[in-house]
Amino acid sequence: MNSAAAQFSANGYAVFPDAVSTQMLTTVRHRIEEMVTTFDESAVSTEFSTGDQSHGRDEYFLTSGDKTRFFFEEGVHAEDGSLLVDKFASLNKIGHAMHDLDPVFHLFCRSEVFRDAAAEVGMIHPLLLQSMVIFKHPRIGGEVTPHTDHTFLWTEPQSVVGFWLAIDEATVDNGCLWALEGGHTMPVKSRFRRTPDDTATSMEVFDETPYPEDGWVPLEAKPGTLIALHGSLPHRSSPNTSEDPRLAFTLHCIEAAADYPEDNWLRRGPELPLSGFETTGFCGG
Ligand SMILES: O=C(O)CCC(=O)C(=O)O
Repeated sequence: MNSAAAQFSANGYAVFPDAVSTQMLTTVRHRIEEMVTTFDESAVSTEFSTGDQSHGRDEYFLTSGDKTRFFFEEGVHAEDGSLLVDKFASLNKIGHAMHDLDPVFHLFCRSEVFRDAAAEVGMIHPLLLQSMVIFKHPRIGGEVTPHTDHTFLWTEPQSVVGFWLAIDEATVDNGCLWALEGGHTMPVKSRFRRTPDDTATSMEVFDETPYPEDGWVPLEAKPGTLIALHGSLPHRSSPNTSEDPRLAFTLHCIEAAADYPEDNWLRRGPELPLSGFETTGFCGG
């Protein structure tokens, strides 16, 4: 077993330092800046926070699985819907299909960086399901509460792996990831799914006991570090109370052989089927 596989199996995560070159990080960072520059913020007023699941009822969120959409931090809008802070500082994330729709992310997500990491942690035939740019701006970026990715991207059997990339350095001060080491061996506590009428979402709770307070480890990461997270691994991040930015990118993959139930919140239209790392040619999105 390679060391990443051993780490992943024992701890529920594997760290790949220097996985992405400085040049590649610069390309990705520039593309993100371009996307934000051309985004018309007045057209969208949805706020997004994983601390408040009411966003799940929002049509904008529920139909974003096969689109590139922009989500704001909480509290950045005035009552009339105008932004209280600069557009560049107001965003929480971009999601959820840049890996298929954007030429730069299409290529980046199919590079050997993600393909090799997926193979190293034992994925057999990964499909690229969800991509997100996560901003966590200085003084504004909010908390991500403890959760597992299996809760939000359910397959039977569980197969999701999250690949989290530090674009800026992530530290305890600016809100790095924290993982409950070895917690991937515990049964997941909840499942987030669409309601039968498809207009909203609900959190089905299997186990109300809180996660243990001990055993959480900070996953501080230099720019270019990639961290693979097992789908059943509880993880979280704190608000960014520092002056330092903490830009990150995530790609979530599932196994082609696993069942992906229809009531997952993330849904794709027939014109954008899921594909794997082998689909290298960008066809327009
Ligand atoms: O970047 C973060 O702060 C949290 C990311 C996360 O929890 C996820 O991608 O599942």
